[in-house]
Amino acid sequence: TSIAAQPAYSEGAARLLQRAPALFVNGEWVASSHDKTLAVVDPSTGKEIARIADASDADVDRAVAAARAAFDDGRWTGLPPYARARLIERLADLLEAHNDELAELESIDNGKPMALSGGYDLPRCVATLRYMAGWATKLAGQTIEPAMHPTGTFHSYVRREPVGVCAQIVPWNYPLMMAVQKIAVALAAGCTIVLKPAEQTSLTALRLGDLVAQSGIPAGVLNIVTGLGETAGDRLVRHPQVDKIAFTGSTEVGKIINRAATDTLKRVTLELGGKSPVIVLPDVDIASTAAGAARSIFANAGQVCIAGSRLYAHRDVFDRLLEAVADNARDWKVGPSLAPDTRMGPLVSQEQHERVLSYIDAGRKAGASVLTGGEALGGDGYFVSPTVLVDVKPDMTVVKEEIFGPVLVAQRFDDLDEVARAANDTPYGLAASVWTRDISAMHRLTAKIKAGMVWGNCPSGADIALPFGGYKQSGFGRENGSQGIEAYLETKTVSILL
Ligand code: TXE
Repeated sequence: TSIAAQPAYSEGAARLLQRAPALFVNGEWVASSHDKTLAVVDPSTGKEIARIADASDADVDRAVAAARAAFDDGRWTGLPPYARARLIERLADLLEAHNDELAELESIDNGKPMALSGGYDLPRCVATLRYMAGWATKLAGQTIEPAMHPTGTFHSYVRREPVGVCAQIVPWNYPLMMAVQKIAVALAAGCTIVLKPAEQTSLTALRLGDLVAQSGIPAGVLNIVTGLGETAGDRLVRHPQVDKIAFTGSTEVGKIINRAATDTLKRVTLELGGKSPVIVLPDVDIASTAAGAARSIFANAGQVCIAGSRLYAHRDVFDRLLEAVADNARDWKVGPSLAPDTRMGPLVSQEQHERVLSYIDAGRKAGASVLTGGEALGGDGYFVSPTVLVDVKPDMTVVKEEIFGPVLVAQRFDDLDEVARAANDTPYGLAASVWTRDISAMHRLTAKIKAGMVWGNCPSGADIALPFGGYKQSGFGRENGSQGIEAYLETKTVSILL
């Protein structure tokens, strides 16, 4: 199948791509201490389009020092919470005003269709900032009467204080959205930040630096370093002046980070991989359920931590449902990120392209049948067709491992206990969806599933006000909502003898 050519970039985007590699430290763009740079590749074309700085240890140290000074001198923490909220809202306004520009940059860099970057990622960034800005004025402690002394002996209370300097390391699948989801909550809590975007997709995070400077958020509160995970990321994780690590990425790297952070006992929150089940009971409407199941795995080309990558359909509906899912898959228009009719773009990188294709190949060799898709699509971009695999067994790698591509594996089941066991037979526990109008079955299943998020009759109910995170090896801690703010606060107990 041929893939259309990537449309020309806008003049504004082309100009941004020409900028010299730089890091955002203490409110200014600074050059790296060494000349190392990294290529930025458009995954729709496979071509290099820009270069970014590959931060050295000295660069990371400088950014941490800026964040440390900004935290310690109280230029952020010491502001009236309302003033902090207003500045976060101003950043939201700036992102909103730059919606189209940032969406184009994101699509060029990551490969996701403009409809997704402009219609979902960016509005969600804006909403996240506004929602979290509201928390800045609503952080509160508690007064508690001690239990072991006569009433009135002590005045005891609990203060909540910002945890300090946060290193926030984000992945490439929702580059700006993941960055904003992390910075918004830290800013609201009164923390200062060093943000490290993924090396594959740093362009929107860099543009965010310009907007932060314009917003009036004080210099040094948010610093941005681009670079590799094993070098810049690792330096951040081990840095003694960093108080907290927030990471979204692979389970493998999450374990490395957790180990590395142990030496200094940093606070750590981890949002890691998933292999989320989509469970379909026999009473569903086939067409809408098939469309939902397809969206759950093909949106963002399957590069989604909560992607519904394992489909379990009741034996009575399996054949009809799978036929409908495969039909739906064939309707997903695959194309370059900037083409207006593209529904699924390329994968983010050549590495990811090879990884996903090798999983499909391994599935085939192990005896899985390709119901639809299963191939690389033409051109120099990193395209893969929406793929559905059937005749799979629980011990196949395509069933067990996170593929992070548009690949669905489908299996049959007969009863609820059996499907709950199968759904939980994974080291991951991020999300699940259950599709049925049978309310008892719905609640019985949601109680049995070991996952941080369970959605009923929709591919995802993720919302900025609701806790987001996983069980088991999908990580720990929760983002968003009040639990998200908790993760950025220390607890101080004060007891005064009266
Ligand atoms: O992720 P990494 P990769 C999964 C998905 C994908 C696989 C590999 O299955 O196929 O991971 O992707 C930084 N210390 N997810 O290799 O390496 C890195 O620079 C500190 C799921 O690209 O985890 C980047 O900023 N930082 C996931 C970030 O970690 C380090 C999203 C993520 O990269 C580091 C992405 C180190 N030692 C991939 N090594 C999700 N849960 O949504 C790397 N990094």
